[in-house]
Amino acid sequence: MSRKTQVAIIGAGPSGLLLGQLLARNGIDNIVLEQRSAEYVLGRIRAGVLEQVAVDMLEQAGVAERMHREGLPHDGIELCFNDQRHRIDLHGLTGKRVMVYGQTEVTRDLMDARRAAALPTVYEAENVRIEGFDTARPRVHYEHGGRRETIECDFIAGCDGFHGVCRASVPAGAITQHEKVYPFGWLGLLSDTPPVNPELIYVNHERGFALCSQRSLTRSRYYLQCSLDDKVENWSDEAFWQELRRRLPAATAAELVTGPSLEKSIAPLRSFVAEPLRFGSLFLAGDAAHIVPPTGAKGLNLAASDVGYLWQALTDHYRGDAKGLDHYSQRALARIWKAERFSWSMTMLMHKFPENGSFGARMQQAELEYLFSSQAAMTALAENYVGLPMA
Ligand code: RFL
Ligand code: PHB
Repeated sequence: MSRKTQVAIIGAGPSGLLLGQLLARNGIDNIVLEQRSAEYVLGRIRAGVLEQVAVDMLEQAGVAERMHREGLPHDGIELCFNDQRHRIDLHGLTGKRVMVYGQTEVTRDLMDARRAAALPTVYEAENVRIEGFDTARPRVHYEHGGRRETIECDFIAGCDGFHGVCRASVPAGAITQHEKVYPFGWLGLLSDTPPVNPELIYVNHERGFALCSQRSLTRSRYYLQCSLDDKVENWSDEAFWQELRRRLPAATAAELVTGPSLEKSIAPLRSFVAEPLRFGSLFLAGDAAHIVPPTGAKGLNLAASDVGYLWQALTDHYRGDAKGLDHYSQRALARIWKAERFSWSMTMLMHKFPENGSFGARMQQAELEYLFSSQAAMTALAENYVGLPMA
């Protein structure tokens, strides 16, 4: 069977769902195709921190009500080094704050809004293929419930994450990919325990990085730097809590409330950018286009700003101005590279890199000591953490 739409969106992660919602608000038809089930998508525990730019986009999409009710605005973060905690006063230094509200909740709100507006979404779409994006007739083929289906469209939005089909469909000669893989991963644990501190704590420790994050006043998310060949099965809950306590200052460790894990997973750390982001009528957005290591809390936020630029460009196009589409790639990449730089620098500053030797460790120490002593350096960190403006 063949159906028609204006924009075929591949992927029902936050990028695809947010784009679909925003386009629909401007009267632009779209279909979202997702290879997994909605439950599977909601089961992935990922980001937790939203910049004001992402909050604004969720407001524009009409899905911010629960976030404003249940989300936790944070005015600062802490960095811990040599067992000493140092607060970065995000709000005092920049006038801005961040919102702690889980990606799972953002996705759930977007799914609910999409369902309420009866916008077409196909979950468990198999063998999704895109075709003809360099011609006047782009098409998306897939299988669903044993039937072959085709969507004819004006544009394809590749919102299908790092391992998706869209970027992989671009001829190798037309795309440049920049990548840095870090020699460790993050082991994450989610638990229904009160957070150890009202604000997030990023820890640089001799035994490796740790992060104390949260989802609510009763749900915590903690991370430990781990080796790339580590397995979740090697980490009992008790082993995780014990290792976390060792990486925190004694007074903080004493306040840590532990409990059974709801989820544990290991994520590798990677920096990645594809250029350009437009190939005829195919546009890449979110993790399909770039990956940041999670240290700067930028992945979901960059996905939101990409979608913001793409939404504006597509809206301009349907209102008779094609220039926006020509500028999408350049506008989005300018912001992406700055977030890549910040995520890379936070990662280099806060993790243990034995291969960099004692010189590398001393450089980290000097940089952290400078940071804590300099209002200018703290302001630069805060300005990036709360998110750069969308130019
Ligand atoms: P997603 O969320 O990967 O969604 C892509 C969707 O596309 C589907 N898909 C396909 N659908 C159809 N056909 C195909 N061939 C398909 N191939 C794939 C997938 O099933 C999926 O549903 O990408 P999107 O929407 O671009 O969103 C990006 C964010 O998910 C990601 O950047 C963040 O989670 C990154 N991230 C963080 N970002 C932040 O802004 N703040 C944070 O605090 C933060 N913490 C994190 C993070 C990511 C983490 N991990 C595990 C990667 C913490 C972690 C641990
Ligand atoms: C999270 O809560 O999952 C989280 C928070 C901050 C980060 C990364 C992850 O930098």
